[in-house]
Amino acid sequence: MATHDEDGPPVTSAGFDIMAPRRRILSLAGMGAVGALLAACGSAAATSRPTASSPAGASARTPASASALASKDATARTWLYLAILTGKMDGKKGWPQFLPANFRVAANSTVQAEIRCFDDGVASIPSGYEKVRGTVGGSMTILSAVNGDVSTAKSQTVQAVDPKNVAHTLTFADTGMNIPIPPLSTVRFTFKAGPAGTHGWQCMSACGSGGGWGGPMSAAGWMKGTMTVV
Ligand SMILES: [Cu+2]
Repeated sequence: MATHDEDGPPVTSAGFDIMAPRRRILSLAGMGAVGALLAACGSAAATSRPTASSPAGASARTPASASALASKDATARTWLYLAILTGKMDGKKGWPQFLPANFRVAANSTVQAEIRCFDDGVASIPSGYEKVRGTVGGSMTILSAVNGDVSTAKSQTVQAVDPKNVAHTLTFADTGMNIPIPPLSTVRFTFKAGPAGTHGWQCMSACGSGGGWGGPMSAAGWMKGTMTVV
């Protein structure tokens, strides 16, 4: 990549900016560094990292213990991401929808759950469903943002919400877990998945165009669904 411009004597005939070629080379080198960083984020890292970090004697043990840790972590902790779309977003007017409505979590894991509620409307709930139930610590965190990185949004950890400020709930009749979800917010909570089995859930907020408990409320795949623990 080096050119005669870089290593030779300064070229003065142009009369200005004799450093331009060098600058261009430097900026190309910078792009190379970005490329390397991007590559490191991809699958290349998985194979190159152990090689890079295996000094004499450690090579046999490091990958083994690392993968043991990884599998232990995978068993102990799983993640669950749900979104609640408006009827406009899912294409069926007046029919908000949990996405996915049917989901799986790993048996006996601690599930880190996040639900992003893109619905901006509230709906009435039966008394008691404003309370957070069945989560680790009996609480959840509400972040007042739904798009992009919500981690920096204003947040509060609560054990209940204002019953007049609920868009939807994620409610399990059998386990008793209840998550009241305010409009245009992200909620985060942790729960124990328990042993393998199937649990039905239902939104307890009379949402959508079904006049209370009809429409999406009584439709599997919309405001009711199944959590399968496997
Ligand atoms: Cu609902």
